[in-house]
Amino acid sequence: MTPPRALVIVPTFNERENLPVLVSGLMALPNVDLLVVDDRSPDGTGALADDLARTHAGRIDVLHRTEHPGLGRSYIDGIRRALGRPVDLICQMDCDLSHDPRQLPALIAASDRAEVVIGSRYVPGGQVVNWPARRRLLSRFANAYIRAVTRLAARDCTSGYRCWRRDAIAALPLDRFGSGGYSFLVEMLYAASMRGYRMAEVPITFVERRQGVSKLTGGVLLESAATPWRLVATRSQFVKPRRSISKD
Ligand SMILES: Nc1nc2c(ncn2[C@@H]2O[C@H](COP(=O)(O)OP(=O)(O)OP(=O)(O)O)[C@@H](O)[C@H]2O)c(=O)[nH]1
Ligand SMILES: [Mg+2]
Repeated sequence: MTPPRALVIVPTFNERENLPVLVSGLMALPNVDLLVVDDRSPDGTGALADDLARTHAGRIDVLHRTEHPGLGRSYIDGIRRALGRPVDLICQMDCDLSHDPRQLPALIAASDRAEVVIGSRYVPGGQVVNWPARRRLLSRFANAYIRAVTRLAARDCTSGYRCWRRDAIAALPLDRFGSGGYSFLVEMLYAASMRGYRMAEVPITFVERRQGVSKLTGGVLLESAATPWRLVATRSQFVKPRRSISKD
């Protein structure tokens, strides 16, 4: 059997120090391509991505966004672009080196038993390195809160390290998604669960970023607090459309 071909979507905003390191980790993996989605990073990440794409011709694609910046919109544009490529799996990763490319093959392997595979900090074997107690607590609380409100079964609903089967991600109603920022990740999982997708969680070691700055702000946290309630209140829009029953 031929191994699956994966395309990893990586949204970037000011990740100049981190991108080359991530690229060399990903390019060391066979059957893995990269799509960088840059939001006009003032530090020149977009131009650097173009250079790296020339070095690794045919394996790296760069999408330069010019309108309405944001993580959610970047993912939507990235997923649409990725679906135009002949790949079996579409993955998501952060650029800040929190996600180790060496763990990607484990996510890819698990996609034979689930439509969506989550690189998870909160299953046995998973861990977080270099996070202060406050940050740990916030993430734990966020996950408990999301699970309680939405009834999602995954232990790590906010992880940005994921691997989707192509058909599964293609069927998500992205144009109806309401999250602009980080909540987009939760919305994706909610939509997946409403469609009855199987989810698998593979343990990862998550390492806090060393270079560049986090984009997690007060506004982001506010959106994150409201999102689970919005998802539940509007759940009917995520349900798979029924086949129309013919009357004759
Ligand atoms: N295209 C795009 N990428 C973004 C945007 N905001 C964040 N990113 C990228 O999304 C990924 C995750 O962002 P981080 O700032 O690391 O957020 P986080 O991992 O939730 O927070 P930390 O744990 O504090 O690092 C990184 O690759 C960022 O460069 C944005 O508005 N547009
Ligand atoms: Mg990060």
